[in-house]
Amino acid sequence: KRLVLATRNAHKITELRAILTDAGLDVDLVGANAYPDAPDVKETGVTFAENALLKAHALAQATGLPAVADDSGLCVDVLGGAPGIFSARWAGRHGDDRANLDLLLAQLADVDDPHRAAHFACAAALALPNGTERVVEGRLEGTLRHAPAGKGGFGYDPILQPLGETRTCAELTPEEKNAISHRGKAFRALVPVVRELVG
Ligand code: ITT
Repeated sequence: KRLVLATRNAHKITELRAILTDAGLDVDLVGANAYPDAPDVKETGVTFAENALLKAHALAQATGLPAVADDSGLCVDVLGGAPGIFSARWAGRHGDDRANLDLLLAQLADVDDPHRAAHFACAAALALPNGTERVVEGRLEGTLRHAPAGKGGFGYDPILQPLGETRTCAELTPEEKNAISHRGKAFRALVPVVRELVG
């Protein structure tokens, strides 16, 4: 059974392999990098779900294989949900995690918000070459630190402290993060759907 994974983010690939394997899904998960001819998808959707579906459909069409995609980001309450779907390029350059995080902390520095509530969101989409599609979502609620802590994970992990935790996501082990994360929740919910539609 082969599933293509419509992401070029190496951190997502690592997390998804572990999440799907731990959930007992026996699939040959191939990253989009293995298909250099696949089109670069413009993320023109206005929601995580729309963008995840765009990415999954594009790769399913390009490869003729069932494709899964992740669209995710950090939503900050006091910023009305930003960076949201713009999380990967908040500071301008796509995937510059450190610049994105520094800009966000700078923007929050002058904001009067003692709670600093935020959540990670993830939409997990499955698309088949025949056009069948499914999408599910997961969230991780938390608060934002004033300074980064921890070396694990990626993106905004060093500043998001999950509710009930004393550590940031970047201070959790990969197993601990996957057990509670937005991505873990979304893709564990997608597993029975993959079983039903892909076999
Ligand atoms: P693909 O589109 O190729 O999958 P991408 O990195 O561009 O890769 P997104 O558009 O979904 O993916 O943007 C996700 C961004 O949201 C990512 O760059 C991080 O800044 C942030 N993010 C998502 N999940 C995260 C997590 O688990 N921990 C920390 N930051 C996360």
